[in-house]
Amino acid sequence: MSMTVETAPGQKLYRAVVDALRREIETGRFAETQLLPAERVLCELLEVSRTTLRKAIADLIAEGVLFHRHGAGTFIHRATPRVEQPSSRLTSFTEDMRLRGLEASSRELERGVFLPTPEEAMMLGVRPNDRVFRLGRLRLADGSPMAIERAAVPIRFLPEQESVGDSLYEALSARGFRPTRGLQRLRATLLDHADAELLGVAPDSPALYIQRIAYLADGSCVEFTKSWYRADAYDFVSELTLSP
Ligand code: 16G
Repeated sequence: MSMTVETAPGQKLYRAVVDALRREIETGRFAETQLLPAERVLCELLEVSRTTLRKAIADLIAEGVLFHRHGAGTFIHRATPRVEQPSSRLTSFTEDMRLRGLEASSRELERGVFLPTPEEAMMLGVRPNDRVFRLGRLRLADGSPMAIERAAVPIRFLPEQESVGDSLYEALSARGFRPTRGLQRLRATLLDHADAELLGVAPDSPALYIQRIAYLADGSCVEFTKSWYRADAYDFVSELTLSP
């Protein structure tokens, strides 16, 4: 395992190291970790001295490609954490992130009460004139965009929508309507321009499109949500058992 450092005519060696490191970062060589390998390891891989490496790293920090965390090392500024998500547990985004020590936050894209679309009416089992509360959000983990979620909830479960704060499930639970069962469908998709921009990735980047229908213990349908999860930030993991 080595990395090639090619100096263009007249180019300083440390600038060639900058280019080599940037190339490796862009091609996802360090994709499994955000921490840059130790100086000693990089010097060996690149066959350069520590002084040259440090100059290159300083430039990449100045460019915002890397950042230094005191006492912890040098990190790649790939802000997005990669999250492994068991696909068999009915948890909320806020809970999922909290369990991982990440801070969940949201940017609201849409909030209001509307007549249901035919699809929402069918999925939620409401009549065409039963209104639904619609909440569209960009969901972030430690400030990094992770997913776009567009939820629809029959308003009888949330008559005071102003009370819905950061967590939809917490608002539902507070009213005694915590979903207890869900059905989820995952599909691969490509992000359109607008959604890619919201998620901070290139247009046509892959995403996991997820539809969730959640039910209360009495069987009534409380939520129909469409989500677009960044494919580079999420692994959905299922436990498989032999059926009896
Ligand atoms: C999860 C659910 C989403 C639900 C949200 C509530 C998936 C694919 N989706 O993100 O359907 O509305 O949690 O989160 O897991 P909140 O309570 O943090 O608002």
